[in-house]
Amino acid sequence: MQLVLYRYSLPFRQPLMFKGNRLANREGLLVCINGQWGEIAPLPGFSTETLVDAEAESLACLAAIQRGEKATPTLPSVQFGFDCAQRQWPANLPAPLPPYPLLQGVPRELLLGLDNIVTGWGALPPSRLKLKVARYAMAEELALINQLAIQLPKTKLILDANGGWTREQAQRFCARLPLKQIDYLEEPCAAFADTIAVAEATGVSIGLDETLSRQEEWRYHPQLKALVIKPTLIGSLSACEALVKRARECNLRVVISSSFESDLGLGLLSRLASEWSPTEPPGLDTGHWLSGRVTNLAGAVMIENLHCLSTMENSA
Ligand code: OSB
Ligand code: MG
Repeated sequence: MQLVLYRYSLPFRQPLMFKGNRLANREGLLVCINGQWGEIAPLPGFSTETLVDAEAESLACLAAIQRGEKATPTLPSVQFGFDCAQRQWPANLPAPLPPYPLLQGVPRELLLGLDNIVTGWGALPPSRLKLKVARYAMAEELALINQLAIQLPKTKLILDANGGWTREQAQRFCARLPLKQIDYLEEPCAAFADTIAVAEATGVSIGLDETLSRQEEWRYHPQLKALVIKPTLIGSLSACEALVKRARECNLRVVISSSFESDLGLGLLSRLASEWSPTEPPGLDTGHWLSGRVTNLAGAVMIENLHCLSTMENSA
C-alpha cells in the first residue's frame, strides 16, 4: 500500500493579512495513506508550527508507518492530517449544512456595497453572518453592524475580534451593539478573564476560539454560547471530540471552523461538522478566497497540480 506526501500552493484572489503576515498563496501538504486523504496546512499567524516543521514531522510519521509502527505526530496540523487520513469515517453522515457567510473587508467599502450584498440574497438571507471586528475605527465597524442589523432583521451576526481589544475598548464597543441581533462575539480580549468581564459588563454572548486552540484554561459561564473548533489548529480529532463532549455537557453550541484550508481540507471539515454538530451552520466560508482547487468536481485529487515530496510503499 502507498504512503504519499504532496505540497500544494493555491493563490488567494487577493493577498490576505493573518496577524501581520501578508499571504499571497495558501500553501500546505496533502497526505495520502492507502488511498485516504488528509490535509496538513499550518496557518501563519495562527499555527505555532511552520510548514517546514510540518513537512519534516510528516515525513518522519510516514517513515514510521512504513516500518509498521504507529505515527505519533505532535504538531497540531500534522495530527489533524494524519488522523483524517487514517480515520474510519462513518458511512451515513447527514447532509452538511451550508456555511454561514463571512464578510471581510474595509467597513466603509462593505457599507457602500451593502445594498448589493443584501439584494443578492433576495428572499433568503442567511440565518447567520460573520464579520471581523477590532480591525478598523470602532465607529465605522459599528456603523456597518448597525446597517446590517437594520437591513437583515432576521439574520444573527457573529462578530470576531480575535482578542484585539482591551477590556475597556471591548466594553465601549459592546455598549453600542444591537445586542438582540448579535449571536455571539468571538474572543473580544486576549485573556479569558477579560473576555468574561466584558460579557458581564455588557450582556454580550461569547464564543471561544483561540482560547481553545491555544489550549488555555477556561471555565463555564452562563454567557458562553459557542465553542468554535478549528481542527487544523487544535490538532488531534480526539482532542476535538473532547471539546465537543465538553460543549455538550455545558450546553454550548459547536461551530466547526476552517483555517483557510484547500477545498480538500474544507470537505473533510464539512464532514466532521455534519458528524459533530449536524444542526449548526459551520464556519467554512473561506474557500472563495482561493482561486484554485486541489480536487476536481468529482472529488478526485488532481495530483498533476501538486508537488510530490515523497512516495513510500507500506509492507502491511
Ligand atoms: O478568527 O476565526 C478566526 C480563519 C482563519 C483564522 C482565524 C479565523 C478564521 C475564520 C474562519 O474566521 C471562518 C469562520 O470561523 O467562520
Ligand atoms: Mg475566530
